[in-house]
Amino acid sequence: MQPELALATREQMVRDGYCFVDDILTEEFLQELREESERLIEAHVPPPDVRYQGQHVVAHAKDNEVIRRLLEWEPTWQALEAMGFGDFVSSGSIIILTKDPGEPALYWHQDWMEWNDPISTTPWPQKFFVSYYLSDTSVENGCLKVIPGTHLERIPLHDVLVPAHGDGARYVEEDHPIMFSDHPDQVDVCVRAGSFVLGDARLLHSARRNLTDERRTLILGWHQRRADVWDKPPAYWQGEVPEVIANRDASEEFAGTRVPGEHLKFSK
Ligand SMILES: O=C(O)CCC(=O)C(=O)O
Ligand SMILES: [Fe+2]
Repeated sequence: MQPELALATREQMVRDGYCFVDDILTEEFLQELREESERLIEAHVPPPDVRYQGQHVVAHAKDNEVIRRLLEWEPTWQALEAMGFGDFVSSGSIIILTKDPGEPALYWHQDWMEWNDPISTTPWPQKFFVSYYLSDTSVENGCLKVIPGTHLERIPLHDVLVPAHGDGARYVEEDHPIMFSDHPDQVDVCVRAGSFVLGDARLLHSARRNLTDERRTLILGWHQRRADVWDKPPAYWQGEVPEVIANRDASEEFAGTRVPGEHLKFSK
C-alpha cells in the first residue's frame, strides 16, 4: 500500500470511523473462502432471533485452516501496518454473517461495550471490525450503511436506539421506525469483493435489505489494540490526548455496557 494512500485512509478511519482498502484478497483465496463459508453454514439452522444478521456462525483460527490463513493474511497485515494499525491483534475468530435473498435490513447499532470506561473517548480507534464481503456489495444486496463521525460524537439517534443485538435490537419488529430508519448523514459503503472494510466499534452502522436473488456473505473479524499499548496513544498520534485518558486509572474495572453514557458527547 502506497504511503500516501495509507495515510489518507487512516485519516478517514480516525475522522469518520470507517474506511476500506481494495484488492486485499486474491480471486483464488476469495473462492476458497466462499466455499469454506458455505461449508461452515451448511448444517447451521439460524435461530429466529438473529434474522437481522442472517446466519451468524463463529469459526476459530485454531480449528480451521482456511480461517487461520485469513486471519494471518499478509496483505491485510501489511495494509494495517502501513496505516499505523500495526499494534492491533485479532481476536482469533471470525463471524460469518449472511443476508439471503429477501432478508431484512440490519438495524442501526454500534458494537462498543465499554462505555463506562473513559477509554471510550480516544480520538483514535481502539477496536475495529475487519470485514470481508465475499461478493461486491451494493444498495440492492445489503451493503453496510454508516453515519460518519458517530464513533466520537453523539447524535440524537444514539438516545432513541434499542441497544444492539442480544441486548434488545434482535427482538424489534421489522418495521421499527427508528431502528431501520434512513438518516440524512448516512453513507452506503459499497465495496468490491476482495476488499476489507474497517469499522470503529463505536460507529453507528447498519446494513441494507437484500433485494437480489443471491446470498450476500460477510466474514467479520474483531481486532483491538494490544493489551500493553491499550491505554497509550498510538505512535502516529500527534493530536491532544483527552484528559480523561491521560488521568485514567488502569487498575479500575468498569462494568461493560452497550449504552453510551457520559463519555459520548454532542459536538461542541
Ligand atoms: O451485515 C453487515 O454488513 C454488518 C454486520 C454487523 O455490523 C454486525 O453483525 O454487528
Ligand atoms: Fe455491527
